Amino acid sequence: MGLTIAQKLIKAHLVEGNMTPGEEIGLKIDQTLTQDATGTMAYLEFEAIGVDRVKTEKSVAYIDHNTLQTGFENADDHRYIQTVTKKHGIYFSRPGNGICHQVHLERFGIPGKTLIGSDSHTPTGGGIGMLAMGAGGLDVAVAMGGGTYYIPMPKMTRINLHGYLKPWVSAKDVILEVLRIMSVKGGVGKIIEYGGDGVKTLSVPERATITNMGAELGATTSVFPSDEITLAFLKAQGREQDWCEILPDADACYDEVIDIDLCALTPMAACPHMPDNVKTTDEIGALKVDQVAIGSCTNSSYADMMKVAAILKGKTVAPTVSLCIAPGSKQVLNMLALNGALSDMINAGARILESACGPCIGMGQSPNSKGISLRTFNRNFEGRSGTKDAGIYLVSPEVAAASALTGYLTDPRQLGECPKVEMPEKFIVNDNMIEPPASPEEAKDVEVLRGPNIKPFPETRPLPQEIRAKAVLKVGDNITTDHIMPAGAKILPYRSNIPHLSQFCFAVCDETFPKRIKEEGGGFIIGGSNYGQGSSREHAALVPLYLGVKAVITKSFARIHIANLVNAGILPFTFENEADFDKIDQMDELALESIRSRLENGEQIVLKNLTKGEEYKLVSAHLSERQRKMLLCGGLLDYTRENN
Ligand code: MIC
Ligand code: SF4
Repeated sequence: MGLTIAQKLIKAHLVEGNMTPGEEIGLKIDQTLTQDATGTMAYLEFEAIGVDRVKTEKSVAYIDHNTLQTGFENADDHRYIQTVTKKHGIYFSRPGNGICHQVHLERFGIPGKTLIGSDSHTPTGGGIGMLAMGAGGLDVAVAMGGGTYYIPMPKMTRINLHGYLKPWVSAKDVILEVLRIMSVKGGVGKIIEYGGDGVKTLSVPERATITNMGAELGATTSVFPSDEITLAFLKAQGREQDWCEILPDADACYDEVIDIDLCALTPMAACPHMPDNVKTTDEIGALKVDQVAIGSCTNSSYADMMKVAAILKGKTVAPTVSLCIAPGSKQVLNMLALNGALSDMINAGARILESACGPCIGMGQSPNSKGISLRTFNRNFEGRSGTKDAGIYLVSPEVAAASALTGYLTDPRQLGECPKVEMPEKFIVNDNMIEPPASPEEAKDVEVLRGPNIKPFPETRPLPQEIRAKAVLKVGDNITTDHIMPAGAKILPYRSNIPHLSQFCFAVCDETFPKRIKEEGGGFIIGGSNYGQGSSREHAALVPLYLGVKAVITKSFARIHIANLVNAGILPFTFENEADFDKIDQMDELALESIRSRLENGEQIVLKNLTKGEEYKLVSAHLSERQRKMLLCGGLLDYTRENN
């Protein structure tokens, strides 16, 4: 039987397990990336592992998230990352050089290679045929040290794209349509592979917009073939030697096939507060808009920015709208500056931001209260923008720019002829903001600079025989890591300071949670389905660990978050019978008896509800043998220490 693209890439990197869906497989990792908000922790973990020099083919550290330096913390963390990477063989992309996924695609990504990144949008690399996955910082640290990366073998979903996009309809509308069809949990346990005659009509940045936002489906990753369009992109980046062709076999077998007619798509928006709450702009109607934000790793390529500039040229942003634009990389910004497009944006009244994540992660530009903000980003979770009651709509650059001019959500097809933007034959390449690591000899003399904001990790302990604690928090479906551990300008600078972060744990759902769980001396969290969707931040596990969370019991988990919980030594079980979820009330007294021996011997796990006098069967079958052992030791670091 033939293989899909993803199966070919997995087969070529398989070091453990067999490729049966659901079973754990171990992969060799060729490349890693980190960003600064997860990077400080990842490099502290890398140092704790004690390997001198990275063992990957290429590892790159980006500074793009924490660029709002309102105190010493972020700048100190940048210095730490700059020096620790120099010492250990990692490339360093300096602040200002751009958003990790955009720059990695431009300068480092290679078709056919595996990439893991401590950021959930790492699948952007799937746009050039990489097997690119988001992971927790500790998993990235282990991979940098030459360790294997483990995932459950995914099922294969094929999305056939037919025809071509009509004028003013964009790659963003394609992924919004996929989200509408599949939902934010529809991709869990799957790799989404794109094919069909429509693929040839999409440039690499368009493909990357689609694979980027595959993260919002909960998918393990998304991937496009590597074909002559990929070659043209790499050639324009001066990297044609990195190209190879990767296509699925003609008789490749998929678990699921979805067909999308590109010609039938119209401009769309994901409405508050979930990326799968998708409607056409016509269905939503003329919504009054307060803010428009253009950029992020989803939509900040040269082509996206050129379209925006062409729409804005010679016009003025509506007086009621604040428009901000963050081009995705120094390469993009520089090209816009040199060809005059930047001037068109500035003249129209756009507020130009540095090439970084910025408003996407609440680092500035929070909307006014109850404000309506159209964003070309990928997430519109409640509170993520920094304004809890704001309504965030996720849209294409075309819809964003058109609406910035009118002041209302606008179908750009009303604007007449669609500007045509050609992909450049040559991008301007200047890697002067990417610092190579020191040579092994020089590395010995590199001093790693640590600021006072860096605090020790929370302590882990081997699993006890019995756990008795209250259900300190009960939450519903689709809880995101932005709920568990919010980000934003006030909190993000403390990513290497778990005690400080702990004050904000679950602030979006229940501000009293940190105080209550401390008073109880720890507890359980009860959650609905797709618990922990969204970002890869391991802080959403480390902070609960610090606060004394013993186990998280849910209807189902998101992939990266469950791996982070296990790495942190927190038990992640699911209900055998989902209806039992309804039987538990917040603050019920719960017990896991003989939990250590039950987990060790693979016996049925039972949750006792001492308040109600009931018992519920729990599932641990989603945990591999390796993960069970990790949980018995108290997490991945302890497991690694014990097994070395
Ligand atoms: C995000 O988009 O939520 C982030 C911020 O990039 C996160 C990483 C983080 O929390 O640092 C992600 O997507 O993994
Ligand atoms: Fe940065 Fe936003 Fe992309 Fe996350 S989603 S990497 S915050 S631009």
